[in-house]
Amino acid sequence: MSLPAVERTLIVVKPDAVARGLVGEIIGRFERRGLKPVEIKMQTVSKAKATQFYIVHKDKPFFGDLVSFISSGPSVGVVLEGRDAIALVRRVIGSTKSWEAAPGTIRGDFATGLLDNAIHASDSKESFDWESKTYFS
Ligand SMILES: Nc1nc2c(ncn2[C@@H]2O[C@H](COP(=O)(O)OP(=O)(O)O)[C@@H](O)[C@H]2O)c(=O)[nH]1
Ligand SMILES: [Mg+2]
Repeated sequence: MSLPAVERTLIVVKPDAVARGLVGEIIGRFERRGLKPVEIKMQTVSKAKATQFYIVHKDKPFFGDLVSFISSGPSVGVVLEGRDAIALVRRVIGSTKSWEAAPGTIRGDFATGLLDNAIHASDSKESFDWESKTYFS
């Protein structure tokens, strides 16, 4: 069988995980899994940038909370490169809801709530293109 293509994806270590000192632990998990960081940026995103970043969720009832949370403190965005990176990273991060995330996944080990679930990751090539352009602008 042929190997899956090399792709790029974006992860963002959310403010809850940065505040708890988990940046190295979380990025390290991807490195140990063979994914290579190719760009990295730490920032407190503005509400305007957060609104653009999460635009896909604009009609959700929790949109305002999402924008407030991601802009509440420093976060760290990392572009990761590797084979099948988009799907692989989603498996490594685990389920959205902290209480459903399997132990051994990043959220299963570190998420404490629904907004404070430690990490964001792009879920498609299209979302990677939009989210990386926005986060690194
Ligand atoms: N307050 C609230 N936040 C939510 C809800 N669903 C998702 N979120 C948050 O919104 C983020 C984006 O949602 P989604 O794209 O569906 O999940 P993800 O791709 O796994 O991060 C999640 O990581 C959660 O922090 C909800 O029903 N209520
Ligand atoms: Mg998502």
